[in-house]
Amino acid sequence: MMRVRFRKSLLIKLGILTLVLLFTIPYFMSKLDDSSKQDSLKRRSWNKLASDVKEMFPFNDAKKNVMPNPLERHANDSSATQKVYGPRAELKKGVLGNYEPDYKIAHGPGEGGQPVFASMEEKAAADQSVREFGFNMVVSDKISLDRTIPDTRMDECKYWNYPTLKELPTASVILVFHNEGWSTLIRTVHSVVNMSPPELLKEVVMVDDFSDKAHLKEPMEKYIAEYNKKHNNVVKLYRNPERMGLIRTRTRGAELSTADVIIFLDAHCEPNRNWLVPLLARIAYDRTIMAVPIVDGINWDNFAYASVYGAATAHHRGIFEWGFLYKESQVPQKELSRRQHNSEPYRSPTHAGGLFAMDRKYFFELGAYDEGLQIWGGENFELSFKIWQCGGSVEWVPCSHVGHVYRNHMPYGFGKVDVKIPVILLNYMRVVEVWLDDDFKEYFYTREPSVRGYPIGDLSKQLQFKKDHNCKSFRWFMDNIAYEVYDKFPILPPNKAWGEVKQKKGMLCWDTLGQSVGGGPIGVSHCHHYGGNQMFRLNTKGQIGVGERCITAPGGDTLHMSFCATEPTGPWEWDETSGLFRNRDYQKCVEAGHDNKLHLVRCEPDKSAQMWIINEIKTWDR
Ligand SMILES: [Mn+2]
Repeated sequence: MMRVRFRKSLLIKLGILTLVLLFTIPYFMSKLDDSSKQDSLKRRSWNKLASDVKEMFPFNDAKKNVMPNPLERHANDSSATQKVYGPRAELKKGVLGNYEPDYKIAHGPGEGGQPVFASMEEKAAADQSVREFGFNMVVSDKISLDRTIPDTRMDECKYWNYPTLKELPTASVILVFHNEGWSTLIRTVHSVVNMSPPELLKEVVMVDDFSDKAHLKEPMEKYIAEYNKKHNNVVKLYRNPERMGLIRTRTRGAELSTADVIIFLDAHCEPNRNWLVPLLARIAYDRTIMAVPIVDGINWDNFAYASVYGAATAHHRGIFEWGFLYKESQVPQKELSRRQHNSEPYRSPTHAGGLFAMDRKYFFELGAYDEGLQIWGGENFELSFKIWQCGGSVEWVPCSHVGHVYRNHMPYGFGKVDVKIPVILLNYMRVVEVWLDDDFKEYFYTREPSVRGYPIGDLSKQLQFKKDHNCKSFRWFMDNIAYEVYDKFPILPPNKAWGEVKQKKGMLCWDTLGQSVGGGPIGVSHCHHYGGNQMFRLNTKGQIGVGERCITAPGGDTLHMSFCATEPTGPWEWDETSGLFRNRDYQKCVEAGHDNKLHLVRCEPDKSAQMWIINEIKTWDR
């Protein structure tokens, strides 16, 4: 009986379900049809924003010193959490993409991305320019400002068909610069304009962070004025009234921009063919996506253009180690398998910082960059963590390639900074204190123990934002997005001791002597109490760390800098009472030799040359 009744009720339930489905399927279908309408709605709101922002006359923005506070301006806008999906791109094999340009490699120096060399007579001037700009400007000056470069994309990229011009948002490309060389900067402007559909590139916004080089003053204004005559006034130049640093200048550039999407590029870039549309298409599809192009390398000395990842099909993405040095590694299979085609965008935990596209309004809904971040560094993590944890996503777009000149060295100072620890660590601390959960914060302070407790200023705005937007935990981010970090940079055991390793009865301290991995032995020198090369960490699992590197004794004699083993363990033991620093693998102890190098020798507990103390150092707290 029971069984029959059950079956009867099940049949009734099935019947009702069928009816419900029959009535709702057309509703779902109309929803799908609606996506284009929703997109046009979205465009309207973009346009509205653009007209809200005052256009300013380029070259003459001295009165525009005070930036509106983005957090206040958009405080009541909660649309960041509302997802509206727009049109999608489609791969049609054999059908050339609707934005594929007709592109032919020209002949001449540097064309096709070929290297160019300075002559013997030019050598002195070339060397001087490298010291001044970090690039060989003598070589750069020989290359056309409109030079052609090789196609470094996957072959498949040619066959993507993207939404129509009307369906795509417009772009402001923002170039922030400080004392940049002439031809590398101007070639960036030319390349952006040459490689972008004019209907989509609304403007190139140049923001000068208080340069003092003569070629960036009147000559550049004249050049841009002439260039603008032929290019529909596409270039706008703004100047900071004082040095603001890269991060704040970027936010200012975003404020001054008027298009739907902002795209930041370094001021020494050469976008590749059809670089723009694949980025805009992702943002048209979902405005909470940060779209990141694949960066190709341009050599600082000969300006050869080449992929930095080898095969275009081998995808990489941005991660980090626990000292928050930016790292890249191969995209895990789990992420690759989420997609149908290997040329499709893939999700990335973070990005390098210099090159990315975002919906302009969304950038400000997120509060732009934390205003407490100074000069440079860590802003890529702040934006990435904020995006991921508060409902957006970061994607790398394999069909968008942009060449970037990697500098030989950083030739510029930072200007005035009132910070007693490296600025970049202050920035990391602000990011860590806002976006990491307590247990993850601890891994950062294990890796950078000397900054713990440094006053980093007010974080209440950031913490309030996180609360108001119901942002997810860092553990959620780690488990779901940045999961390979657990394998590549396993969680660090606590430090047993850290600081300078000093002779118990002497004035010498362990010192890396500036050695790098593969270099000579490390040794001792006079204790300077400033950390740096004299800052060591011994963790509870026997590993000695210096920055992101480790100390090993590969031959059982001298001590050397080496790459840290993935597992944060090692053979080192330090006995606080005797002062002996023992290596378990060789059963030997560390002693400073007459050569002032550190050696492993037979342990002699009474020998003062083997007695070490470890003093914590906080350079800012004395
Ligand atoms: Mn750069």
